[in-house]
Amino acid sequence: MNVLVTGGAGFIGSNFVRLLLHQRPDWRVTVLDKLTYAGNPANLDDLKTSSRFTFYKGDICDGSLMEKLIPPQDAVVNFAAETHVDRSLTGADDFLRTAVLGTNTMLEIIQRHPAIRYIQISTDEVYGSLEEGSATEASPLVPRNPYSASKAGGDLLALSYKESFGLDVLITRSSNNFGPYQYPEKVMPLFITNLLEGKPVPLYGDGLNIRDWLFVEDNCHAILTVLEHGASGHIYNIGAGNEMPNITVTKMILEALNQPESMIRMVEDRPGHDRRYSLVSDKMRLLGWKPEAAFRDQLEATVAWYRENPVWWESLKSGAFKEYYRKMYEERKGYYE
Ligand code: NAD
Ligand code: TDX
Repeated sequence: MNVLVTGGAGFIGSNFVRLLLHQRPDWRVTVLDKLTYAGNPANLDDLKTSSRFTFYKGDICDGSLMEKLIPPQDAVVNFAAETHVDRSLTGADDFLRTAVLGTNTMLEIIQRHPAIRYIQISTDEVYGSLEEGSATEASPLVPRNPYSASKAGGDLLALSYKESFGLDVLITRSSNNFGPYQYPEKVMPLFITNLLEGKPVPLYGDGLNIRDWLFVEDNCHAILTVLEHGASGHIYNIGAGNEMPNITVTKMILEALNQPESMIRMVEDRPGHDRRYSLVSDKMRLLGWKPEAAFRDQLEATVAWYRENPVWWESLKSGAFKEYYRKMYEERKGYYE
């Protein structure tokens, strides 16, 4: 198999590439990544020496580059996206460009090479905020922030190529991932690394918003299962059933790092903050997938990884990140150090 992984220098993409190279010894993996602020070649450092791995820096919206990279592939797995909800609230052009136009650029090429399988990596956020119940793959799409609206746009476009041209398109929609190599703007790596730096952790609103936590390696196994065994045109929800309020996760992180609850700052809420995401993942489980370990063990392994890899995250939290942190947090109501 030849697989193109777009966005493969990001958090989930790099974990997926590592899984493919380790578990499929005869597969060749090409990564195409724009290396935005969130894309990091260091995420792939341990894989560079593999003769089955090739890296290209570039944009999925660049039709002539994609025209060279896509045709020799058996499959394309598209992780490329702008991914942080808070950033989408201050400007969403890049979100839309990559999620919608980038997806279209690739599908127009695949239209001329219809044997290629295309997996669109999407999110539970497209179902919107659920006060009760859980979303199935047939639930309506009710995205409520520019990030999730951009992702829903990409999903609908991808499905339209299945309907219009019979392309082999599949979609995965996972819940919140956590684990090694996650850019420290997302809540878990932000809180863990803040505490390692002796800084407080800024919890939005009342801390009762609910997310369903999925270890990144479990998501990657699920995506590989969909790539190999998923039915064409189908959508697969991927959730581990670890729904909990943010305050509970925060307290577990504090406990894992032996830190007091006085490190929590209850700060002004995210505008339009989705209250709860929740997935029915029965379809994924029917393909034989399940999470491999308990949430607490996976959280402790994640905390240990950030503790053991300060060189990886300290550089990411310097430079432009400091300005981002100042604007996003230090000026936020309720924050103090
Ligand atoms: P990330 O921000 O860590 O990585 C995104 C990667 O895409 C980066 O390496 C970036 O450089 C690259 N990229 C951005 N625009 C590009 C472009 N135009 N061309 C090529 N590369 C580009 O994000 P992540 O958390 O790894 O998320 C990966 C995918 O999974 C995204 O599509 C996201 O919507 C989806 N997802 C993430 C989560 C989560 O909890 N992190 C949950 C569900 C779905
Ligand atoms: O500083 C913070 N304080 C806080 O309380 C941050 C960054 C977040 N939060 C809250 C907001 C959410 O309820 O924690 C929860 C998780 O926040 P994020 O890590 O920003 O993730 P979320 O907004 O839930 O979106 C994530 O999951 C779905 C990913 O960023 C998306 O890419 C994915 O599609």
